[in-house]
Amino acid sequence: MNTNGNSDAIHRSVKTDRFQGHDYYNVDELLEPEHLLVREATRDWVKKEISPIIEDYSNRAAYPRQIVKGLGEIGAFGPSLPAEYGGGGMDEIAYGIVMQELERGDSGVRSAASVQGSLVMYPIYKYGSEEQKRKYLPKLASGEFIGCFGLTEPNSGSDPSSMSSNLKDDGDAYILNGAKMWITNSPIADVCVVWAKNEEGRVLGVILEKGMKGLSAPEIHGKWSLRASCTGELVFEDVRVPKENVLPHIQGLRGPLSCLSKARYGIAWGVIGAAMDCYDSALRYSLERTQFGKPIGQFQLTQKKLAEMITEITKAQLLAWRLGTLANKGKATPAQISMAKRNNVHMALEIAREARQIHGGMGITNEYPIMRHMMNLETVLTYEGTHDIHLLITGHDITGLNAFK
Ligand code: TGC
Ligand code: FAD
Repeated sequence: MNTNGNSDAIHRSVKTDRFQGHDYYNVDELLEPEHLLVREATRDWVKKEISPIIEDYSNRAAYPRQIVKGLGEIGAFGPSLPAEYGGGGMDEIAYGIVMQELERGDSGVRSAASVQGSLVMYPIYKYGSEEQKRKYLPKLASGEFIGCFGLTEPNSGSDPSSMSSNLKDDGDAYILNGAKMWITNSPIADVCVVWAKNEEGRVLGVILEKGMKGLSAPEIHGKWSLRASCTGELVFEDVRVPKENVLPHIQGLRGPLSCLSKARYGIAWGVIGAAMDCYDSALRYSLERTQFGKPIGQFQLTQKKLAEMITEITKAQLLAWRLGTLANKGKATPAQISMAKRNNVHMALEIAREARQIHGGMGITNEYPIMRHMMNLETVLTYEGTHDIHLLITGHDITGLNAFK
């Protein structure tokens, strides 16, 4: 593919990460000292472990599996789950900040942490038996096990209630049939939290383990987005699931949707990191790049772009912080979380697009992180509930009228 030396150099270049955080409204003053410590530790880890490799992995559409242990070591899996089960024992704001710093590195890295912590550990913690918690949570927290979350199906995306994966009673086990689609980490997962309907049509959560007969997880190839994240299917052909693998404390769609609330909260914070990285790069480039005898940052049109970017980042930071304070009191509603997810992802995607323009032609190369963030954010706009689904959740909340029924 690469026929000239220059583009080879771009592909192979190891990046020096010059990122600096941005805090135009002194939001740091709203944070506790431990939040700042956690941010610095995660930022340092991202600079050391992610920035030097991410363009290369993304370019090759390869998953940097070696980072999983490191993510476990820095406490990125379940930062707000109790330490007793291997979680970080921190508050919801600390969890958000960890996601922000990881997504500053790459949305796929944040995805790995979101899935493991909020979509696999959280349901086991919240709805699992004591035995299930002891068996799975510490190994998931440390990164010894990789987990995945199966809700979406080929014919059931925004409307998970239409799922057709099903569980038939067979004495001391259920027989599971069906398929899941677009499942982050399924091809490499040791543990899968899967949602399927029983014979009464109630949604149950079951824990599957790699190697179960009839379970396969082919990888999905050809993604232009989240290229450094592994995505696959889950196929169930008469998988025998012992009843002890059912999450005993939940039935109904509220189970998976409550996990989504936890993960969407993390995304509302996470994407601020991607936006900041784009802004940071664009600001620096605008001061270094000269055209017409002056830095392009001196042109009013460039200043408009940069000023609007930092304004939107600041608004998103305040929204996330307020959501975090509500979440710490157990008062963040699913609809409030939807609003923050929707607003902040859209904000980050718009900033990536503006930042790309400021970088001119260089903006399309992997010399800069912009196109990678932009392409990643197209997925983030869609997964965990699409942009429009979140708008309809807000619409329902404010009018009392449900567009989905
Ligand atoms: P609906 O009747 O509204 O609700 C069913 C039950 O669930 C409750 N509920 C929630 N509970 C907690 N958190 C939420 N966010 C909740 N939303 C609803 C609700 O109160 C009710 O409880 P109960 O006890 O009365 O039964 O359900 P519906 O069928 O009308 O659907 C509504 C809709 C469309 C909003 C919902 O299904 C939805 O959010 N659709 C989007 C689907 C989605 O987000 N899929 C994500 C798949 S996972 C993923 O993308 C992972 S990406 C991983 C990565 O980061 O890499
Ligand atoms: P559809 O639901 O078919 O939507 C298509 C379009 O129709 C969208 O624009 C949508 O907004 C619109 N639409 C649908 N219904 C309405 C309506 N009522 N009103 C107005 N517009 C509507 N899922 C998992 O379970 N686990 C995972 O780990 C996971 N990881 C993912 C990783 C990646 C890289 C991707 C791309 C997806 C992942 N997903 C995962 C799936 C993701 O959650 C779904 O893609 C998402 O929920 C949308 O479903 P869909 O793709 O089937 O789109």
